[in-house]
Amino acid sequence: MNISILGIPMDLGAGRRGVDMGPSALRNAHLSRALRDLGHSVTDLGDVRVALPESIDKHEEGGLVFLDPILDACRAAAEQVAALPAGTFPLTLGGDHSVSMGTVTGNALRGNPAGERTGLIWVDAHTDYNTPQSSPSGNIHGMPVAALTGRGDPRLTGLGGDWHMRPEDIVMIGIRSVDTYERDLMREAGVKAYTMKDVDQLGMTRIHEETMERLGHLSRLHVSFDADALDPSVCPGVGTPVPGGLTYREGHLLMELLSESGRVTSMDIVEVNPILDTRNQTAEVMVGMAASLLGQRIL
Ligand code: 6HN
Ligand code: MN
Ligand code: MN
Ligand code: MN
Repeated sequence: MNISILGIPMDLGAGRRGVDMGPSALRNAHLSRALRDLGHSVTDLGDVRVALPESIDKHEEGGLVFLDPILDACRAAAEQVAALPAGTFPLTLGGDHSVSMGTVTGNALRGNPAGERTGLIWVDAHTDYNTPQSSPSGNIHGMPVAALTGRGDPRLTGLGGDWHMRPEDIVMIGIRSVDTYERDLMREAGVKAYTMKDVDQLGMTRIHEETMERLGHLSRLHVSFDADALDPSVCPGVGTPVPGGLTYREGHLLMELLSESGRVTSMDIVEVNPILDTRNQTAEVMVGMAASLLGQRIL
């Protein structure tokens, strides 16, 4: 497979600094080499240009922190991803999770004259389904899924023009932190979410099977993997850690099963924060997750 790596070194959407170094940390953890060793042809396109918080005002507009520079970076990421040739697997590196507004939009619109729908598998501790009204923080990384489905500020929901994700084309896995008003929005939209309780009770194999069935009508699937989905003991380098997360094996098993399905067409790795990490452990774990999704086998 031809894999194109694109970094979006942005931390403007998060409350803590440092996830802008995520792409470097992942490259330092030998991401390209790990994928080449699996027989893939890998091109690293470098990074999208992102404004530095030091060089701009921390302006807040209508409950949205750093809206304009986030929109610029998301637009640039969407354009670059959408321009990749058909058959390429885009592997996009955050950055905070607001980058996925751009990457998911770019992947959904890429080489798609017939307007085929794209499914979204959101692996995260959080549902990222806030709007400016529901958000307790104003941080845009808590809003990307709501924006992709057309909920929230029109400048965020308008990234793909008239295009929006359908709530029924989304499955979330690993959820254990949802804000009060965000919960109401999730219920109203009807987005399917497997919480950690579901992971404990059903197990990852069953969750994978149900996910494949639920998204069975879709020919393209995007996986957006937030490092904080994994337990903080596995991935300590994240800005919004929540105890009780996915184990190392649950993460790998999900990636291995998705790989076997042969249906995933693009992936994000986001929210890796080297400042808060221990000797780049989180980036190394996430490189392993990408390798499992892209065909690594134990035997
Ligand atoms: N992430 N729900 C919280 C908020 O501020 O909206 C946390 C969001 C975390 C976002 O980890 O991608
Ligand atoms: Mn997230
Ligand atoms: Mn998260
Ligand atoms: Mn819109």
